Amino acid sequence: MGKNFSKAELVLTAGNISQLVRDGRPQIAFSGRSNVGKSSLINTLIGRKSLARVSQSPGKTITVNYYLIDDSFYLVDIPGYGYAKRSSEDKARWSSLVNGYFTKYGQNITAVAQLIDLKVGCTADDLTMLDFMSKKDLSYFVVATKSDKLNVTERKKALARLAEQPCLENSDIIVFSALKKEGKDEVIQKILSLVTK
Ligand SMILES: Nc1nc2c(ncn2[C@@H]2O[C@H](COP(=O)(O)OP(=O)(O)OP(=O)(O)O)[C@@H](O)[C@H]2O)c(=O)[nH]1
Ligand SMILES: [Mg+2]
Repeated sequence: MGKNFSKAELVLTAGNISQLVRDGRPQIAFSGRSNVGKSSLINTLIGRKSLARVSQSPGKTITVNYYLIDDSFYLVDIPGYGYAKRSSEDKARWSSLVNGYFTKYGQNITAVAQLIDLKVGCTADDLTMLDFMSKKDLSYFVVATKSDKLNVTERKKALARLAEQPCLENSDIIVFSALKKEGKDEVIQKILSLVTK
């Protein structure tokens, strides 16, 4: 079944746990380091330049943003981790909101798109997140972002390094570039296969 990704609406910007959506519609969560390209990926999928705000100052907004697609499922932009310059209050707010999303209301998540910067590779925080999802039995797939930053040789090496991670051995990895639109159709197909099950 096809879904119209360009019929997208930002329906809620949740700043605290009580606002988190649990209306039974499938949710695909976008997780990853601050600056990894979550909002850019969402904009690419829905074919809009800037419905999802792309950070000039990464890590600034600590909200969970729900994009309703074709009235049927959500793409959920989760605030990124690993942003060193956050104040301790902001870190506590981030942690409470993100933990609430993945733990307290985790049963609302259909799957997580885990973004990893292809050039940077898997960071310690990425590994923590992957481990957390495995333990919670959250289903996830990996999107390797900003592929346009690497040449052919670098790309091969970077993908080999990712595949070496024990936690990624059995994962699909979709190579993606918001700049070149590489991987857009693959991500869309993956999401459709998850939300129309
Ligand atoms: N070269 C290149 N740059 C990209 C790509 N995707 C995102 N960027 C840039 O990376 C920066 C961060 O992108 P965002 O989409 O805001 O990243 P984010 O993960 O949403 O960041 P936070 O909201 O802070 O967690 C921006 O300057 C983007 O223009 C890409 O595919 N290629
Ligand atoms: Mg963002």
